[in-house]
Amino acid sequence: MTERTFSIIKPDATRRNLTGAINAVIEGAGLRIVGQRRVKLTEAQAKKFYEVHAERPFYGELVSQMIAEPVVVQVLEAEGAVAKYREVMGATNPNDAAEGTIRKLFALSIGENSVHGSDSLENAGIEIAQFFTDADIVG
Ligand code: IDP
Repeated sequence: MTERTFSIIKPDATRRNLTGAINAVIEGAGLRIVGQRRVKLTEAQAKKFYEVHAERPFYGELVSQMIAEPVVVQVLEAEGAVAKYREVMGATNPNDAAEGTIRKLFALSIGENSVHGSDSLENAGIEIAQFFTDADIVG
């Protein structure tokens, strides 16, 4: 089934000018970038986006990292896009990420791990709606 998932190219990657390199991996894996926008997240946006982690010890650090530099928010489309992008991203901790994945190639640490990708189709819909209107997504 053709699906859409939500992606963020995080500040550690935009800071190092890696947007194009990451997009090349995304497109090389057969995911189509059907929506894309560069944005500086506000603290309120970052807190809301990661509110499921609010009780975790790294929450404060995660929020400050997410607002430190601009991010690139994206909508990616493919057959099984949610699972496919999780595979392309690699494990949360780059030390555990498979060869060729975005996090293995580019991540600096478990926190500064270059990309976000939705973990379910339901969350993909919720996250896409936080940043895109239907008119901003062109398949
Ligand atoms: P995911 O991004 O692979 O889905 P999650 O467990 O949902 O991983 O965590 C969200 C984000 O929180 C991670 O991508 C990473 O930036 C950060 N994070 C997760 N675990 C840690 C940690 O132990 N220390 C610091 N940051 C973490």
